[in-house]
Amino acid sequence: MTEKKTLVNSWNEWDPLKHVIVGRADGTMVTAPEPAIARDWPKHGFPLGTYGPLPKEMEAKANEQLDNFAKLLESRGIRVDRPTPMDFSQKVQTPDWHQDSMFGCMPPRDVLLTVGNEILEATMSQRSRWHEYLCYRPLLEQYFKEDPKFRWEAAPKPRLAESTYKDDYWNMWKKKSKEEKDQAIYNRDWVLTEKEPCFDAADIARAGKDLFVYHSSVTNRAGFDWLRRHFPDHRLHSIWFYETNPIHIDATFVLLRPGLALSNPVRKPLAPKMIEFFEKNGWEIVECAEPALDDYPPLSFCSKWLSMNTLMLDPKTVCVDAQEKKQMEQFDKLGFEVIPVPFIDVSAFGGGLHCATADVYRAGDCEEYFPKQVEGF
Ligand code: DAV
Repeated sequence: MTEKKTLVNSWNEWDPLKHVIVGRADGTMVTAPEPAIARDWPKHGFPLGTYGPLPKEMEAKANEQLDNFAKLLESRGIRVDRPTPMDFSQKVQTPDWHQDSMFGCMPPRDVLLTVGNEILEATMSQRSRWHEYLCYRPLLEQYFKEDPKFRWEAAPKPRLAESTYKDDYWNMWKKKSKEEKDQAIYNRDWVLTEKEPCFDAADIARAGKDLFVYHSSVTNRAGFDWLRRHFPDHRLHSIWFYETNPIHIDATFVLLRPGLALSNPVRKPLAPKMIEFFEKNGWEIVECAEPALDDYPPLSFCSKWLSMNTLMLDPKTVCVDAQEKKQMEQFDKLGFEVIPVPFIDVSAFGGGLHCATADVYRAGDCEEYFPKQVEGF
């Protein structure tokens, strides 16, 4: 067996990737209802109030695509580690609540945030995902032994008691008119209260000294504030977009390489001065191509915009879902080497190529890509 030297280091979304975690689909659940979210997919066998494992044949297809993706990365000299799935159908509890199911461990990006030599376990904000970090503990324990400089951090575990969530939020949402929903979007009136810090790691986009944090339905203002205090040497920017179901930055606004970002044509940026900040620093923002699908894939809480959920292997090379022909053409025109990766069968298990991965090592240091400041951003 060859000696594998472990180093944890990754400052952005595009430096040359050398070591990554790729998730697994095993045992992923359509989660049981909880205050943060209630699945309602009657057409696909999971009407409101029901829950259970995704069909085994879907799981096998997803795992095949994940395994092939892992092999592809390895064939390019990238070390790939995999999480350890648990029995996600089990009920879990804390002193404050019990929850009838867990979720899965396909999207490591949601749970683990790598900033330099640190990997931070996110709080998460759904009860079904409270224990998900345990799937990554065998790897984190190993990195801790092997890399003496690795900083292993975990954000304070939220209690996720009733007071973390707005009362009867989803029923109230259903009753809202279009105007009221718009008003909620502009007010960022999402299910979380500000009782305690909550965030998912996938709401953060990294660009060296600057970290962009999506104020979404799973990341609240207190979560942003906690991150700001936790990373005092960085500049943290709170950003938000026009979207009724905001979850995770990586199908909304994607940093591709220094000077180039990919935006979602429907989810317009709403944070004041965000565009000005990018433009003043010489960044070009291009709208992504039309996705291949018209609608959400069955049993998926993600949208068709997974088309832009791409993984950079270095500043010139991008992995794209093989069905996204238009997105691949756009990347080609922008000067990227495009690697098509069959991945559609993974989407129901929690996301696309960016979601399915978490950086351990990218060659490169912390640099400043936004030297010019804009007051109020
Ligand atoms: O916007 O459709 C995709 C990202 C999930 N990690 C969306 C969510």
